[in-house]
Amino acid sequence: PVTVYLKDYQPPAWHIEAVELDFDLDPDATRVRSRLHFRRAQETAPGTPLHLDGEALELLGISLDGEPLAADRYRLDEAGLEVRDLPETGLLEIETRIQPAANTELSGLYTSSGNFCTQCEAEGFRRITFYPDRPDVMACFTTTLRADKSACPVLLSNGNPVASGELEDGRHYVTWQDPFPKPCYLFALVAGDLGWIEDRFVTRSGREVDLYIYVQKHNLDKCDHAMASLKRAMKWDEAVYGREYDLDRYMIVAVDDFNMGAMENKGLNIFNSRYVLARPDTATDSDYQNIEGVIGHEYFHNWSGNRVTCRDWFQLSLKEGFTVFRDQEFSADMNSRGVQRITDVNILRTHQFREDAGPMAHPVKPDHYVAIDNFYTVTVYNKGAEVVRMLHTLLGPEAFRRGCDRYFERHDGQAVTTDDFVNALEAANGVSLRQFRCWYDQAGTPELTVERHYDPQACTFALTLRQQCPATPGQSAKQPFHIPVAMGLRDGEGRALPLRLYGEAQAVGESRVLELCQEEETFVFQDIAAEPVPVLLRGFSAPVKLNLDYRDAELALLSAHEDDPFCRWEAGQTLARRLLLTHPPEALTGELIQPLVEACRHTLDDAALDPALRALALTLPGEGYLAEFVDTIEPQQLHGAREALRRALAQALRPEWEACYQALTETGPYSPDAAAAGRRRLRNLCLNYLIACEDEAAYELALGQYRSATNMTDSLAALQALVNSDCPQREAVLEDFYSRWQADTLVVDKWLSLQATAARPDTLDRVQALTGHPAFSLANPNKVYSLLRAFAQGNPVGFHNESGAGYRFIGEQIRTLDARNPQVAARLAAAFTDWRRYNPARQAGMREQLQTMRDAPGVSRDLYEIAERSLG
Ligand code: DPP
Ligand code: ZN
Repeated sequence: PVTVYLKDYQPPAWHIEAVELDFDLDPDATRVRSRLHFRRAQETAPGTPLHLDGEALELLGISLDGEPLAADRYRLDEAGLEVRDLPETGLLEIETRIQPAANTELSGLYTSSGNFCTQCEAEGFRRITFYPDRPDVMACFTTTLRADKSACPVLLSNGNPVASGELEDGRHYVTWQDPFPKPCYLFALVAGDLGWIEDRFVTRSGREVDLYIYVQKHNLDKCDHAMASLKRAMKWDEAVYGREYDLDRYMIVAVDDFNMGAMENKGLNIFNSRYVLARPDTATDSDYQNIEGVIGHEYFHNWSGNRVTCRDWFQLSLKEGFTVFRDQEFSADMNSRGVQRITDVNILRTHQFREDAGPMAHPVKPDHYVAIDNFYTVTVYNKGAEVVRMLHTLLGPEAFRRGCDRYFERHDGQAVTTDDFVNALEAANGVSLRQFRCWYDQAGTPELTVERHYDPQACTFALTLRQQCPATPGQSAKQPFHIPVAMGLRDGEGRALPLRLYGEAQAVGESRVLELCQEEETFVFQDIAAEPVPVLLRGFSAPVKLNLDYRDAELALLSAHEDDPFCRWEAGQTLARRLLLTHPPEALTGELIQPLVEACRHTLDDAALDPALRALALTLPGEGYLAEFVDTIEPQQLHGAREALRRALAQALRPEWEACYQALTETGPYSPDAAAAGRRRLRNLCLNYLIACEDEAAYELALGQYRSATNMTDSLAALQALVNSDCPQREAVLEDFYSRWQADTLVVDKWLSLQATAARPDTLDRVQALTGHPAFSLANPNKVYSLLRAFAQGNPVGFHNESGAGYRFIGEQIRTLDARNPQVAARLAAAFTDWRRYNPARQAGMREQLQTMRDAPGVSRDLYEIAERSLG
């Protein structure tokens, strides 16, 4: 497989000014005619051939300016078509044939539940027709779809419909025109028998936009939340970024078979149905949240991604990092900012820090890849969002907005780089972000070590901050980063202290952002009457690991008094983490855990604190996060310790969990709003502790909740509690759930995940058996994610079973899957990437699977790259 390097980037030699596509849709043989209006770029020497990417296409014909092209004027190979001796401008007409129903990769044009749909990002368009499949070639698209009218009454593409009519043999056609030039990765078409709901949004300047959500007809009663979310997103982008929508219609289509979460095709988003469909009895609170977030994300791409797009795929974070930041802030504004931040930090620290410390570590702007699909990563997305967040923190909201305005204004209609983004922020504000750019180019998670010194005579408090970033593949030495450290100081009673730095005439507030630019810097605060407790990284102001030798009593003080929700939560998590990592499971009782028990009691009773924040504070650190703090990961040990502490807390506070549970019992109708969801979250956490007592009363409580639940959140929480317990009815309840929901594919996904993540000795056998169950299919990415990925990445004890059977099972599934859908196979293979973190026996078992994958005959580029880099 060929490696592509950023340093080899060349601007396109040829431009495509306009393209007309004509599809004769048929599941087994679709004919695609394309008319490419090309023009040689000014800098291109005459005689330079035009390269058109193409993959798995059958070429039926090619002509230039109306004349068939002689065979010696073009050359066809595995990568596409090269056309020679072209005039400076002209019209190339190409006809190809493709087989949508046989497309198991779900990249290009394929069918899902009998309907046609497309996925072109990153390189799927070349599986539809020959074309310069690169984001810096932007053209106006006109698309005509022809199909059987009864099978495909709905025919959609980007932009606006401009013509339609009847054809012979019961067929019909619609022509769509997209007035905005775009790269081909944003092309989309949908054809099928779909139902829809519609609504309308009036933009700030008074333009009327028709909104549509298309789904399979049996799902029409599950679209309202997505539509409401879309309208909120449109309004938010106007209010916060001044960005309006630009076409007369905005369409969303939900399909069941989709590799990613969703896709921002211009005017015609295509979504994995799990991010559209919700009804109180089928979707959980977190489904509702995720739908709002992803609907927002794809909508925000209309500006950050579509109007201004990426020059090349190394710049992916230009649109993804920025757009994730935008969707996180949208969700924070719509719900609880503190809960949102803690949730986002948790994802980052559990998954991205891990990626950054392993063999797949890469900068936010990677510099090489084999398969670009492998770089839709937590680093490009979530760390990329943190990088934009730091720019927001350093500049402040007004200056950040000015910079974004400048960026959109300068680059509207262009394909640009992350550097162009930073340049615009600099230019709009007259600042230099030279050193800040390291965040885009250097991989690895910096460690921030803090030393403190209090001088009682001088009444000064000195904080010395030192940064260090570990080596990552291909990058041994790193330049210091520009790190914003939002901070404050508290006195022994937990009160915030005014902050006057050495040399300042007076204090500047009680919270401020220190900028660490050197390897080491000392900040001295004055007028400090007694030794204070420092609070660092408020709001998690930088994606770094913090080393600060807090005393337990200081953490307890912060967990009770700190205002910043993240730092308050973090203090409690650190206390719990220390217990979990420094004592054997059997010691986690009595005196030792008494301070934690008291802290939990206090949190549980703190009626002033948002229930969702209480639930977060009362949740013990996850096994995946704890693993970041040990040299050799022993999954059973981490799990055992966490379970032991959970049981101890459960027993120590049994009456309190029960009282809180009862107090939060609600009757009224379901609403997914943040307050109601927060109450359910806390109540279900109480249930989770109660069931850890493994007594009859707790089982009865869970069974009662399962039977009487009126929404999926409560129903699933009860089921999950039971499945992870020794309750004798657990199997019966699982069966009941399946028989009730077997017709709803998204609910069945939850049923699969619950079983795959259950901490039971027989989980592997069960997962293996479920691969043969009618509910499972390797053809559907959601099923693979719900069963196989949930097991491999969400059940460390099961997957890393001493016998190696988990490795062999998942390895085999990956190899089978690779022949059908390489993107999904490669994602599943990420479960093996961290093999060096385990003991020698596990290392050997994981490495063996990676080697077998890499050396398999016919291995895909995607899987090869993950296996090879992991072993590398
Ligand atoms: N569809 C993916 C996303 O929106 C890739 N653009 O993040
Ligand atoms: Zn995106």
